[in-house]
Amino acid sequence: MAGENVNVVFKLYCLTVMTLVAAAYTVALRYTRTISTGDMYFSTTAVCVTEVIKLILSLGMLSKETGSFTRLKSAIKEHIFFSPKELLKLSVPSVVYAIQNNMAFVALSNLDAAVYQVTYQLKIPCTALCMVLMLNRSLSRLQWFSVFMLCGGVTLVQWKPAEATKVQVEQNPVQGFMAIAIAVLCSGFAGVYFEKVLKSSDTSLWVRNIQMYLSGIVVTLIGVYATDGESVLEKGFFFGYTPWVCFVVFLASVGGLYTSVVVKYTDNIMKGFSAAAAIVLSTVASVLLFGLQITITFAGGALLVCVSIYLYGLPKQDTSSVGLKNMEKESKQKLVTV
Ligand code: NCC
Repeated sequence: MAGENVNVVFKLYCLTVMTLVAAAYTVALRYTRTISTGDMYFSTTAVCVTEVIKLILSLGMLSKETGSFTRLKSAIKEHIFFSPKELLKLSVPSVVYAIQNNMAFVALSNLDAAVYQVTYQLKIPCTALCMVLMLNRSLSRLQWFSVFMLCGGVTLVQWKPAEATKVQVEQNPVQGFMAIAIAVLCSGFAGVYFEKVLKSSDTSLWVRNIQMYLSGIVVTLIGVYATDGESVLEKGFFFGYTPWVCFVVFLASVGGLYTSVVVKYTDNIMKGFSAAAAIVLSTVASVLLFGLQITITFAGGALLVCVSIYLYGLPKQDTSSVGLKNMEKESKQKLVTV
């Protein structure tokens, strides 16, 4: 019982950190791409460095999990050097995440952070669709309704007037929205694919992460070469890296690892619901602690988020046409037996 409680607290902690980091990441990334002065860094290198840091941190976590250097060595041998098939399997989400992570930079170079956050919420129904198609999960009509209600609720909760600060670079909103559309599809697919691989065996989360980040490094390096190859050779890999850029890379690394832990202990749809709840709760906490003023859109959005969470959690009643046909069949069979 005590263990279960610790688990719930731990899950809540991971969800809250993940959500807060994601919010800080979006704002900091936008700042480094549009407002911060100085030489512009190569976003492709930032995505690549993030994969390297996540790999190092996951190796650290695996060594903690295995408990001794000898066991760590044999785990690496078994799961990395002698498992080319598994590495190949994990290279699928790593390619898709590499595209998604690069798209975040394109989108936030061209769109206001609030507009980005709001539009990005389309990932919630997209993820639900991927879970139905790829994991054979079924959602009742009410649950689908609550998924869209959540999407609307988070949109309202995060609704803010466009930023007043003058940006220093030219922006192309069409390009920004296209980047978000690609990121939404990638987020849904890669998240569910990773969850499927993770939960279909007993292999440790940290092993799965290491397998994914290894190919992630290769893929993102190809991205650096293909997009900024010549300029990187001329100016250097870390050209334009300021403390702010390092902060963005740090947040991306920590956020990625927390995301993986959240997916392990819950699932991708729960991740969406809980992240929404964390946004609402952290704003309410800011109201209580710092006297932040709540807007009408926030209040409406928060209400939608709460109702959608309640509706999603209601016991499933199969009202789909398949369900009704099954019920009809069952009652006919009963009649025949009688
Ligand atoms: O879009 P989202 O996540 O699903 O993206 C998942 C991010 O986590 C990394 N990841 C995933 C699985 C895994 N085993 N290891 C990982 O490192 C992926 O590389 C990808 O970056 C969300 O649900 O809204 C969330 O959003 C991101 C981020 O805000 C958006 O992608 C916008 O760019 C958050 N990432 C960060 O804050 C850094 C994530 O925590 C939550």
